[in-house]
Amino acid sequence: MNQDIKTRTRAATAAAAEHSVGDAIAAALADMGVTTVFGVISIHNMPILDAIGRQGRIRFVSARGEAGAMNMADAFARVSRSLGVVITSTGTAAANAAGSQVEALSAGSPVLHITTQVDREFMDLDRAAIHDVPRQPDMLKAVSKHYVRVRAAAGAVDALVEAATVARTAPSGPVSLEIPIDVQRLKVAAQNVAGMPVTPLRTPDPMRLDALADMVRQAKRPMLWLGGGARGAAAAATALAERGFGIVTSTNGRAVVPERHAHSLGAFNMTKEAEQIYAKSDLMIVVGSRLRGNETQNNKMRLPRLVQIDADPSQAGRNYPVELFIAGDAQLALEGLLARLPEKLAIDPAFLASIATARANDEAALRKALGPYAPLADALSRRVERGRHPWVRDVTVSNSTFGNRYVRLAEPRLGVHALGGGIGQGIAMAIGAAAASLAAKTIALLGDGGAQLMLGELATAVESRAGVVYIMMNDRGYGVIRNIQDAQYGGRRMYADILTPDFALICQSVGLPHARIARIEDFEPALDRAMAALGPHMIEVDMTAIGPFGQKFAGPPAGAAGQRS
Ligand SMILES: Cc1ncc(C[n+]2csc(CCOP(=O)(O)OP(=O)(O)O)c2C)c(N)n1
Repeated sequence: MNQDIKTRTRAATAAAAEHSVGDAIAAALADMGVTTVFGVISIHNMPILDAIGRQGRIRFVSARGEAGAMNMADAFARVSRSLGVVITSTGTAAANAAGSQVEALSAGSPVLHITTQVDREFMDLDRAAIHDVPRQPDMLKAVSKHYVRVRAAAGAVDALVEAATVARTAPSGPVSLEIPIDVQRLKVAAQNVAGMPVTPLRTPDPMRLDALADMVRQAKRPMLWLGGGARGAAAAATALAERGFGIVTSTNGRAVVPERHAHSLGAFNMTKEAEQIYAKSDLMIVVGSRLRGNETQNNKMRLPRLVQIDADPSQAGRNYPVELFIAGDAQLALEGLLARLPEKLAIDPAFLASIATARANDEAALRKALGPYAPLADALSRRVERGRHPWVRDVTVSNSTFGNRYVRLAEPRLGVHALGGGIGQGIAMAIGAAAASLAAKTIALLGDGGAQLMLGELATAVESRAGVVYIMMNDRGYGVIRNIQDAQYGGRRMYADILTPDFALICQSVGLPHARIARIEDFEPALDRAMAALGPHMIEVDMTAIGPFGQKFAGPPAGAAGQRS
C-alpha cells in the first residue's frame, strides 16, 4: 500500500469512528457502567439525550422537573453506592436543579450534574441568548463540590471522566459539568473508556494512628460518633463495637454499625440520656461527621474529649475543638486503629450496660410520645430493616420524631433523608431509590405540605413503574410550623394552614393506586397490600381523623438553626 492510500484509509477509518460529542458522552457514560440517568429533555441537551435513546444502553427516567431529577439521581447514588447522573438544560433548568443539589452537597452524594450552555460565541457575554444565565458557573459552583466546563470537543470525554472521578472521591459530592450546545454537536473521534474510574483513597498517617491507639488503650469508656463519611467503614466500625466501643451515629451515619447492636445509641444522639452517656465517656472518635448544628444543639451539646477522622482536612476541628485530627479514608483509618489494638479492650462494663439502658429508655419514651401513631411506627419498624427496604424520609414531624431513629435501617445505604432540611424532596428521592433497589420496595414517609412541591413527579413514579410505597402523613398543613408557632409565636398560625389537595383525586389523575386510612388499625393491612402489589402506591394517613401525636414536636431548640432531623 503506498503512502497516499494508507493516509486515505486512516482518514476514512477515523471518519467512520467519529461521532458527535453527544454520542461520545452517552457512550462514555455507559462504558463507565452508568445504567440509569435522570433528567428533563430540552433543546440544549438533545444531542446527548438523543444519543442515549439511540444507543439504548442506558435507562433514561424523564422527570417532570429538574429539582426532582436531581433528587432522583442523588437517592440513586446513595442507595446504589455508585455515581448518580442527572442531565438538565442551561439556565432555568440548571437553576431548577440547584435547590436539590444543595441537598446532594449537604449529604456528600456522588452526583454528576451534566448541564449545558448556550453556544460558545454567546456564552458569558450577557447577549440575551435563549436560556442564557450570564453567571451560570457562579450558580453551579455555589452548589457543587467541583465545576468543570467543556470548551472543545476533544476534551469532552476526559472532562466527563474527571467529573465522575471527583464526584466519587472522598469527601464525595455533586460535580457540575457544563457542555455548551454547539460543542455537543461537534464531531469527535471515538474514545474508549474502561469502566468507572478508580478513586484515590487518602491514607491516614501511621504515627497519628499510633497516637490514637495509645489514647484508646488508656480509655475505659471510648465511643465512636459515626457520620455519613463512615458509611464505607461499616466492617471496621462494627469490629470496634465488638471490642467494646460505645456507638452513636448522626442521621446520615445510621446503621454503619447494626442499629440493634447492644453497644449502640443508634441515632438517639441528642437526648438527655445520650448526654448522660457522653458525660461518662472518656474519649469519642468522630468519624466522617460534620457534627451538624441540628444534631448537637448547635454545637453547644457537651461531648467528651474528641479525636476526629475525616477525608477532608479542612474539616479539622470545625465545629468542636479536637485533641487529634487524622486526615484519611474512614475504613483505612479504623482498620489501622483495629490493627494496633488488643483483641480485648479494658472497657468498663457498666458503661456499656448504661448505653443499652439509655437506648431502651429513649425508644420507650419516643414510643409513648407518638400516642396513636406508635402502631404505625412499629409496623414500619418490623418491615424496613427485615425486608432491607430503602427508607426515604422527607422533613416532617413523623420523621423528625420516629422515622429518623426508631424505624431501623438494614444498611447505611438504605437510609435516604433530606439532610439539608429542605421539605418536599421525598417523592422524587423515592423514585431514585427504587431505580437502585430492584430487589426490595422503597418505602417513603412524606408530609402533605412538603409533598406539594413535587406532585408532578407522581406521574414519573407511575410512568417509570417505581417500586415505591408512599406513606402520606396528612395533617392538612405545615404541622411542625404550627407547633413552633404554638411554642414560640403565641399560637399565631401565620401561613401554616395551607390548602391541601385531594390526594385521592391527584393519584387517580395519574393512575397511582391510593388508599386512605382513617383508623390506625387499618394501616398495617393497607401497608401489606401496597407492599405486595407491583409499582407505586400511596397510603394516605388521615391525621385529622386519627388525632394528634402524644407529644407535640416543635422543631429544634429555640435559637438552633434548622429542624432537628
Ligand atoms: C424547601 C423548604 N421550604 C420551607 C421549609 C420550612 N418548613 C419546614 S417543615 C415545613 C412544613 C412541612 O409540612 P409537612 O410536609 O406537611 O410536614 P409536617 O410538618 O406537617 O409533618 C416547612 C414549610 C423547609 N424546611 N424547606
